[in-house]
Amino acid sequence: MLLTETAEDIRTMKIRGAGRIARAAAEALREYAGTIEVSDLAAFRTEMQEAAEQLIATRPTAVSLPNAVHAVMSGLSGADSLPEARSALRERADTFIRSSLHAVEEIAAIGARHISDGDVLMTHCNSEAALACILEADRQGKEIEVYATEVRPRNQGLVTIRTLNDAGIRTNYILDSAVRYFMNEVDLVIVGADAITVNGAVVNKIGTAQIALAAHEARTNLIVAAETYKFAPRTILGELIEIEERSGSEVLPDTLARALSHVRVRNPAFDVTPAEYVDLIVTEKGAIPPGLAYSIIKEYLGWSIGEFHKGLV
Ligand code: RUB
Repeated sequence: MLLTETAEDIRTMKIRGAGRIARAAAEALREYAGTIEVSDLAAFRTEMQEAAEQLIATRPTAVSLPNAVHAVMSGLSGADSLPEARSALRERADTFIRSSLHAVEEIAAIGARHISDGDVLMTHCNSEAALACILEADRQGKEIEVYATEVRPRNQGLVTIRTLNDAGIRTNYILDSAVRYFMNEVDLVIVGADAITVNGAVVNKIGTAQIALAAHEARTNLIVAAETYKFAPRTILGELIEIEERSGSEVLPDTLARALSHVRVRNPAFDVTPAEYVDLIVTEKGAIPPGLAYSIIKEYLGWSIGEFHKGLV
């Protein structure tokens, strides 16, 4: 079944990257809504709720996942019959997937404006949104060069350099620890996001905060390319983003680790970059300073402090 398969693929990172995870979850809910055999609307609601929870539990950090699930599941609220509920969910899923893909195109167009002819860029991990900006700048004929990190331990940098290479963009593949060494040659750092908090802090692949610190010290601008559904509504209430910590075996083979009884391998998958190290967040609705994160959550995700306090969300 697509639902179980998708949940497993997200958990094991066969499907990865916040945008792709969100679309895959919407697609799985769409298929599930159309195929589960239930006798009435109440049973359908229960089954769909369980499916939603199963998907959300796969990876805790990318807020795009619960936001996508929420966008699809909101179709249930106005439905009075089982066929109505099935079609409402399918429609919401289609709308979400379409708008997610469209958002990446819009971000590419807006982000490319911030990339100048002759720029040397640096990116980290493999972000569809960040790469879309770089590819669009190249498509517009701007001469650019990119530094792309390796991204230990899962080596997402390999995916990034393949894409850049296929586009014929001059690319330097570097160790994560070589970021400061090259930072003075870089004009602009561009990364994606798994979550953005109400105060504009950016949660992204482990190492992003260190890169931001190096960029800040070298007076190199850092921009974040992120769809509006990467903003985390619940941070309005002071809720923190959970940072996923993955198995130590991704970092050190178990056989080696077992021989070192006093050593504990730590493997957080993400970190938090404070808003003061972020110059601009490029969303599909426009580029904003991180301080305006609340207005994105309120205007485009439709969640505000008032609603929380009325218990509506
Ligand atoms: C991926 C990662 C990406 C963001 C944004 O981490 O940190 O920068 O998800 O990606 P992982 P996108 O590989 O652990 O999922 O712009 O594609 O949504």
